[in-house]
Amino acid sequence: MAAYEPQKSDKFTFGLWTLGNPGRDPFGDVVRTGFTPVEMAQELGKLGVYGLNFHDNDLLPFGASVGEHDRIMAEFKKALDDNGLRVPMATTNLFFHPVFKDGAFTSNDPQVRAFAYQKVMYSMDRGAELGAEIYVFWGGREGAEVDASKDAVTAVKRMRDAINFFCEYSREQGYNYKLALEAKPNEPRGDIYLPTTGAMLGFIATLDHPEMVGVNPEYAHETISGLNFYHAVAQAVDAGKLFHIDLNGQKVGRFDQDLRFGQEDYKTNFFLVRLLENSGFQGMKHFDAHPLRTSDRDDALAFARGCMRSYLILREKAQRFDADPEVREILAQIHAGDAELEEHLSGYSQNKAQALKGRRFDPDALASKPLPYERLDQRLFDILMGVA
Ligand code: GCO
Ligand code: MN
Ligand code: MN
Repeated sequence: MAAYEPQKSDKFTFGLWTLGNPGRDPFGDVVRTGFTPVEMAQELGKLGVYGLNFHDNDLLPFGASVGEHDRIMAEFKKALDDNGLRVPMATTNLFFHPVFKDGAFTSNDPQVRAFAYQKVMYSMDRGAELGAEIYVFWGGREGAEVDASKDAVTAVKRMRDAINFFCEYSREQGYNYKLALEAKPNEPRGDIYLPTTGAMLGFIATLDHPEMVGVNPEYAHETISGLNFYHAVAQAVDAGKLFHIDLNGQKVGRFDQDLRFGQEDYKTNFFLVRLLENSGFQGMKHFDAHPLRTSDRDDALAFARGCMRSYLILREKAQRFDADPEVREILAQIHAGDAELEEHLSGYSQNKAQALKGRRFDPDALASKPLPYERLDQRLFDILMGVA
């Protein structure tokens, strides 16, 4: 097997909107022809990609007839089969059409909310037809610039009503969906409700079927606000809620860049990949990014190959780090345990409390234990840079 060549077992997926992106931005027009869904299946099938994900309208034009949708579905299914691809995840576009300019589930207008529900149900039906098992909710326009216009408590209640509704719908239809909530702090709204993965985890606990709902954290979304994505994902892993993940690149404090995975912050990406690999994450590694605006179609394919290659290189670096004798020696030193004390620290009992209260500690001795973090972090740098 050639080095860093993606395999189906890696479960790499791309959204239809990634290579479909023609490079338009708020300041400038289209710069290349985006890949059609069928072209994406043909090109990415050759590269070892596992599957393609879609928003309803990436595939099925808004407002087209059901007959037209059926024809497109059949054509897309054939392209998937011919190229050995699946559709593991589906989602709804609740942000593009002007009807959603002030939100979908959190709109003040019940007609807009009802239309959004209808659109989601139709899209869930289409996703299920293609075998999708994860349904993502990203509240792109569920936010505000003018807080006087919407009550923020009501907004969260409306989000809850919506997610509860779709859990029941999925159950009633006998679909196999797990719902994955994707947080983002801003863009396209000034402020988006439930802005972080942590906020989503808190929200999930308030739902009627929390067991059906998890998160879809995105590297760029936590990074925009300067948060540590590795920590956010770790909390989701601990909660058993990491259902899906959106991988890309982003600089802190910039606009929503959606860069190639690995393009920025190698170190955070290293810890992220190491976490995904070592925690036994079984879900899809989904690239939610797009080629640079300077890319032509050839370079767009280099972007797709690059996302996967970077992941596989970081995976190898993680193995190397975990096996490195110097790293192991330092970690053994700083993690040296105390089995008896650990026992006392987890699970309360009156006896443990008494024992801890009566124990003598030597804080000065504890404070003088060496913590060779400079050596450890330099070793990581050497490994990442390929000189170790
Ligand atoms: C973004 C989001 C979206 C969602 C997608 C799937 O910043 O635009 O990341 O790409 O992931 O809508 O729900
Ligand atoms: Mn995003
Ligand atoms: Mn995303």
